[in-house]
Amino acid sequence: VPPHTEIRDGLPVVDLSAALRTGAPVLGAMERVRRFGPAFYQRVHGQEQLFVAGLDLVTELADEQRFAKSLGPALLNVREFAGDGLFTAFNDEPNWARAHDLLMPAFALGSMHTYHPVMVRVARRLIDAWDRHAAAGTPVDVPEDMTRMTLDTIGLAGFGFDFGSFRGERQHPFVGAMVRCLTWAMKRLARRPGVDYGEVDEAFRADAGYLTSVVDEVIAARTAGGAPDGGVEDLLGLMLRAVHPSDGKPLDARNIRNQVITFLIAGHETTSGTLAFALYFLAKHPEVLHRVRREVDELWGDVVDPEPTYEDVGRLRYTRQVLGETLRLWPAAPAFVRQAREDTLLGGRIPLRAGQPAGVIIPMLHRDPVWGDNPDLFDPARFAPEAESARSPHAYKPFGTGERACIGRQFALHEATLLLGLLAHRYRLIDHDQYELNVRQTLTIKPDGLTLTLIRRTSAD
Ligand code: MNH
Repeated sequence: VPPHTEIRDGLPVVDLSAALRTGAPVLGAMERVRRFGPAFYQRVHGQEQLFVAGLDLVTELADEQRFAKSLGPALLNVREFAGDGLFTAFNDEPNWARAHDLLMPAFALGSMHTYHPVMVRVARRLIDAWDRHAAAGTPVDVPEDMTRMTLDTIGLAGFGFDFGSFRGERQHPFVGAMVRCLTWAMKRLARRPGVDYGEVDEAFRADAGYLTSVVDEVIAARTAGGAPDGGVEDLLGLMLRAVHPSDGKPLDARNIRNQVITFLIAGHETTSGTLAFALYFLAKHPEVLHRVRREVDELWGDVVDPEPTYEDVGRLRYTRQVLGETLRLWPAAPAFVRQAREDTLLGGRIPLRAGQPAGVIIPMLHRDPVWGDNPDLFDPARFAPEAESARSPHAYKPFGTGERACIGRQFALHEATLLLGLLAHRYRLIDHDQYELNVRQTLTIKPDGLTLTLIRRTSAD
C-alpha cells in the first residue's frame, strides 16, 4: 500500500504509522530514499523526523560548527540500559568528555599491539570450532559464530573476562539479553498510542538488570583478582585507575558500569555483523575471494597454523578493502542522527530549528551517485588508495562522524582483517544453501540465517 504522501518545504512527508516494518526498518528507509529522493520526513503516530542520504546534505551535517550528534529516539531508548556510557551520553554531559579523554589513548592505532595477541587467541577458538565442522561436513552458522568470536574478544581484550562462547552449544546468556534489549529499543519506536506495553517493559527491565549483573561480575572479578593476564593495562584497568587531568579524579563507579555495558555491546555487535556480511560477499564473489587468498598466501603460504603478527594485519591491504566495501553496502550500524546547533537551512532549503534532529540513512549515502553507475555492485577496488583519495571523505560514514564518531574503529578493523585473512587462508567457503540475503536488524544489521559449509584448503587449491 503506497503511503499517503504530502509535501512540506518541498519534501515528501511519508506516514508510516500503518506500515512500519519492525524486522528491519532500515530496509524500508532505503526503499523510501530510492522512491522519494535523498531527503524526506517520516511520520510515525504523529511524530515526525527528517531523514537524509545525499552526499551534499551529509557533507553539511558533518560540519561540526553547525551540527552535532543527536541522541535520536533509538539511542534514547538504548540509554535506558547503557546510561551515560560513551555511546549514549549527551554531548554536554561532563562524563562524556571525561571518559572520552581517558579512553582515547587505549583506542589509538598503536594500542592494537596490546590487543593483537588476544585477538589471535580467540580467532583460534573459532578456527578449532570450524575445523570440526569442516571435518564433519556440517554447516556453520556464520552470524552466530562471528558473535561468539567478537564477544570473547572484547570481553578478554577489554576487561580480562572470558565469556567462553565456544565452550558449549549455547551462547552466553549475555548475548540473548543484549539482543532483546536492543530489539526492545528498536520496537519501542513503533509503539501505538493507547496500547499497554507493561509486560514488554517488565521483560526489558529484567534483561537490563541481567546485563548489569554480568557487568558487576566482570568488575568484581577484576577488583578481586588484580591485573589481567600478563599484567597489561586493559580498558577496565584504565577506567578503574586512570584519573582525569582536570581534577585528578577517576570515572565514578556507575559510569564505569555503563561504559562496560556500552563496550560489550558496541564492541562486538557491529564487528560481528560486518564479518558475517564480509563472508557473505566472499562466498558470493569467488574472484574477490581468490584475490584475498593470493594476498594471505603470500604471507603465510603453506603454513598450516600461521601465527599472524601485528604487522601482518597491516599487510592485508586487499582484505581490508573487502571490509571497506562490505561496510559501504551494509554498514552494521546503519544510521546516525545529527542536530542543528542553531536555527539553520539545510541545503539552503530545509528549515531546521536548533536541536532539531536529522537522521542519516548510511546505506543510501553509500549508494549516492558519487559511487558511480552501479552502486549496488560489490567491488573492493573502490577502496584502492587512488580511488579513496579521489573521493569526498563525507561519501563514506560507516563509523559516524566528528568527535562522536566510533572510538573502536581501529579495534574493529584490526580484529576483522585478522580473522577474515585467517579464514580465507584456511577454508574454501561453500554456499551450500544458495543463500539469499535476509537482512535482520536489532538496531545493528546482520545477514540472518547465513550458513556455509567449509572445506580445508590444501596447498593445491
Ligand atoms: Mn562503534 C560509535 C559504528 C565497532 C565502540 N560506532 C559508533 C558510531 C557508529 C559506529 C556509526 C557513531 C554513532 C552515532 O553517531 O550516534 N562501531 C561501528 C561499526 C563498528 C564499530 C560499524 C564495526 C565494524 N565500536 C566498535 C567497536 C567498539 C566501538 C569494536 C569498541 C571496542 N562506537 C563505540 C563507542 C562509540 C561508537 C564507544 C561512541 C563514541 C562516542 O560517542 O564517544
